[in-house]
Amino acid sequence: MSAHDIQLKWQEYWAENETFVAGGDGDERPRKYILGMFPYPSGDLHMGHAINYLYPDIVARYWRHRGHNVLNPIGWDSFGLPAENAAIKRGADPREWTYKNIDQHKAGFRGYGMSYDWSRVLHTSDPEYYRWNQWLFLKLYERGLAYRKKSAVNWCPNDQTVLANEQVVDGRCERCGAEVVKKKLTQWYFKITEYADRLLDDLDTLEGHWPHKVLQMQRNWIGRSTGADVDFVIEGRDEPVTVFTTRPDTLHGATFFVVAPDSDLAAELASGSSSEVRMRFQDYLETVQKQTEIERQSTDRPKTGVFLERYAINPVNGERMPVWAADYVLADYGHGAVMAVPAHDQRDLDFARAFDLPVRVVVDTTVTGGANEGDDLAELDPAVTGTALIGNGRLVNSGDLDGVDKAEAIARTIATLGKAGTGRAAKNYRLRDWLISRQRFWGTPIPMLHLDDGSVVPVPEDRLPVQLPSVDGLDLRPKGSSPLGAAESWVRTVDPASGEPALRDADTMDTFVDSSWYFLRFLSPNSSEFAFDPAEAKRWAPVDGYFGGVEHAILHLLYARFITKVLFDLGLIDFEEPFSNLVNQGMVIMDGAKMSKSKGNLVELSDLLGQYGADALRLGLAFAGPVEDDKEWNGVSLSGAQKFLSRALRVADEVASEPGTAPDAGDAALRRITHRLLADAPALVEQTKFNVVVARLMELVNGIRKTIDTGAGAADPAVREAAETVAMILELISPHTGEEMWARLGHEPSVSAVQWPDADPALLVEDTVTTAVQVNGKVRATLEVAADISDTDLEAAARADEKVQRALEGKEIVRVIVRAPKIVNFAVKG
Ligand code: ANZ
Repeated sequence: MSAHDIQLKWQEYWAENETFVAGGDGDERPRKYILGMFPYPSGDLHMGHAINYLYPDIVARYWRHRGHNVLNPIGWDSFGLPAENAAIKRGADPREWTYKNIDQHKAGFRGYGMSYDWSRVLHTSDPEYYRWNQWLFLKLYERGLAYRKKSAVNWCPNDQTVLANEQVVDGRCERCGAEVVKKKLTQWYFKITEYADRLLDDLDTLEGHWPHKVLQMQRNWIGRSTGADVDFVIEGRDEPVTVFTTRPDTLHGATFFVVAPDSDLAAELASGSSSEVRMRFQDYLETVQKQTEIERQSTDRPKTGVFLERYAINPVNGERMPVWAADYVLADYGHGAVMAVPAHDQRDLDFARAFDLPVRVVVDTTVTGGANEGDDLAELDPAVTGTALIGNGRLVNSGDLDGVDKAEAIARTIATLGKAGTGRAAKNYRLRDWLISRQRFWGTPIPMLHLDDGSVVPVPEDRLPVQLPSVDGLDLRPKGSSPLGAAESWVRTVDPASGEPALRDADTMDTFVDSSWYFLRFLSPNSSEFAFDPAEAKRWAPVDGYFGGVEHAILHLLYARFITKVLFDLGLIDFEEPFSNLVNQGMVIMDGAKMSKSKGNLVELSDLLGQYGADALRLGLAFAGPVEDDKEWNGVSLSGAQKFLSRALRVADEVASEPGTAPDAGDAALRRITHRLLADAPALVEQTKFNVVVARLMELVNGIRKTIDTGAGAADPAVREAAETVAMILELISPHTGEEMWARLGHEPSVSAVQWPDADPALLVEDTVTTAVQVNGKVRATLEVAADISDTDLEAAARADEKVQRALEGKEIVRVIVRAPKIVNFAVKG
C-alpha cells in the first residue's frame, strides 16, 4: 500500500468514525482545550500553515493518549480586507472568494491529517457568527464600553480606512505598509483603557506560561506611568489647565509650558492672542497636520514651535511661564500639555536651547548615590552641555524641598499640591481606546441606528443579525466612506423601538472584534440561543494550549484578553484570562527570509501532500528544530522522513509475520530504550520539544532493527513491545503511519485512543554508573561499574585499577570508605 493509500484510508476512517469529535456532557475524563490561532482564508495553505497547525495537533493527539477529553477545533477568520480587495480586482462578490478559499483550506487540513473536531467549524463571516459580534457590541454599549467620538484617527490612504493604534506599526499600516496620516472623524470606540490596570497587572499571572517577550510587549504597549496631575492657572483663562508629569519633584524647575498644537486648548489659547500670533499658529498647525506620525515622533528632528504670548503660573513659586505650542507634545497623551523642565527632560532641553528659554537645575545628581555621583555639578550644566540630568539626586533651588531626595520630593510635592487643591497623584497610560469602525464592506455591520433628531440608538437584540446586503450594484472601491452607505434600501430603515425612520450605521467592525472571542464560540458553535453556552465555557475554557505567531503579541492577544475580562464582568465566564499557556512558533524560512507570495518562494501544502505525503511532511517539520526557532526550509529532509516511515512500517510487518513465541520478556537493552522513551516523552511533548521526540523514535526504530537483525529476531516480545510503542508515539506526528502500524500489529483502530502505558521503573535504572576513586580525598581514577554493584565488588575493582595501584604504592592504607556505586576513598599514611 502506498503512503498515499494509507493516508486516504485513515482519513476516511477518522471521518466515518468521528474519531476526533470531543466528548460531550457525560464524558467524565479531564478536559484539554488545544487551539491554533485560526487562519485567514487567503490563498492555499502553505508551509507556514503546515508548521503552525502541526504543533497544536501533536499536543491534542498527545493528551488523548493521556486520558483526556480533548477539544481541538478549527474555524476561519473570514472577514477582512484581502477578500474585499480580491473582489474589487475581479469585480466579484467577496463571499465567493472567501468561501472558495475556505473549502480549499478544509481539504488541505484534512489531507494533512489534522485531528480536528469537524463538527464545530465556524466562519466569522457567517451571519450565524457575526450576529454575536453585534450582540457583543450591544453588551459593551449597555455598559458604556462602546462609545462614539470625533477625534483625529489613524488613516490609511491606501486602504482608505481607519486603523486602530495597534494596527499602526512604526507609523505605517500594518497590512499594506502605507504611511499612516491623521484624519478627524466620528468613530466607534471600545473603552479598553478602562481595563488598563487589570490588563497590565494580570500579565504577572501569565509569567512562565506565556513567552516572556510577549508579556513584556504588552506591558510596554499598555505603558503605565505614575506621577501627578498638576493644575496651572493660565492668565486670562478662567479654568486652570492640567498637565500630567512623572516628575512633580521638578516643579521648581518648570520654566515654560507647552501645549500640543493640534489640541483644542492650543486653538483656544491662540485665539485669545494677537492676530500675528494667530496667523503664525495657523501656519504652524497646518504643517503639523501634514506630518505623519513617523516624522512627528522622530527625536533627531530640530524642535519647532510657536510662542502663544500667553502665560501660565507656576503654582509653587508664582513664576510666569511662557506658553508655547510645539509638535513634540502630543494631543492624545496625558492632557495634551506639559510643564517643561528643561534641566531634567531632554525634549524640553532641546526646545529650550532652540528658543533660548531659561534652564534651571533643581535636582543635584552629583550627590552620593546620585546618577552623576562625584562629578562637578557646574560642569554638567544642561544649558551648556545640552544633556539633561535625568537620574536620581537631591533637590536644590526648590525652597523647603532642598536636600530632599527625588522619591521623597515627589511624595511631598503631591501632598502639598493636594492640600492646595491644585494637584493629585495620577497614572497615565500609553494605551488608547480601541477604534473599531472600519469604512469597508466585508465585515460585521455595527448594529446602531441614526435617527433624524441626531440620536443614535441600538438595534434591539431580537432583531439581530443585521445582515450585510447583497453586493450587487455596490462599488466596493475604497473612497473614504463605507460602501454600505450606498446600499440605499439597506441603509434606510425604521427604528423598531420608536417607529421613526432611521439610517443604519454604514461602518463595519474591525475584524479583531471577531477574533476576540471566537475561542468561546467553538464551545457551542451551532447555538442560536447564545454566543456561547456559559455551562460549556465552565467545562472547557480557558484554552489550555494556544499556538500562534508572535506577530499577534499585541493586537489579537490584547483584544482577546480585554473582551474576556468584559465577559467575566458580565458574569458569563468564571475566568479572566483566555489562554492559560501560549506558544509562539517560529516561521518557515527560505534562504534566511520569510516565505511569501511576493517573493515567489511560497511552498504550497497541496504540492507536497501529493509528492511526499502528509506523514513525511509532518515528520520533517517536527524534526526541523525547536518550536520557537525559525526553520530553514532547505534543511528539511522529506526524503529522509519518508525513509524513516517505511522503516517503521517494515518493522510492524516483520513483527506481524512472526507469531511471537519466545517465553521470556525479551531483549533487555531494547526494552530499556522503549521504557525510557515512554517515561521521557510526556515531559518532552508538554515542553513542546517535538524534535527530540522524533529523534528518540528514530533511536527506538534503530534499536528494533538491531534486535531483529542481530539479536533474538522479530519474534522477540521486546520487539513487539517496541513496535507498539513506536506506533502509539508516532501517531502524534505521523498519524496515518501510526494507525497503519497499529493495525498491522493486529490491533483494532484507532491507535489515537490507546492509553499511554506506564514505564517499568526497573527498566529505567541506569545500567552503569561512574565511580570516583579517591586517595586521601583526591580523585585518582574513575571506573565504569554496574549500577547495582556491591561494596565488596566495588572495593575490589578499585584496588585492581592500575592508576589506583600507583597512587597507593608504598603507602599504608588506614581506612577504606566505600559507598557503592558512587565512591571509594582510601585514607593512607606515609
Ligand atoms: C515634567 C517633567 C520633568 C517630565 C522631567 C519628565 C521629566 P511617560 O513617562 O512616557 O509617561 N508629557 C506629558 N504629557 C505629554 C504629551 N502629551 N506629549 C509629550 N510629552 C508629554 O512621560 C511622562 C512625561 O512626558 C511627563 O513628565 C511630561 O514631562 C511628558 F524632569 O513632566 B514630564
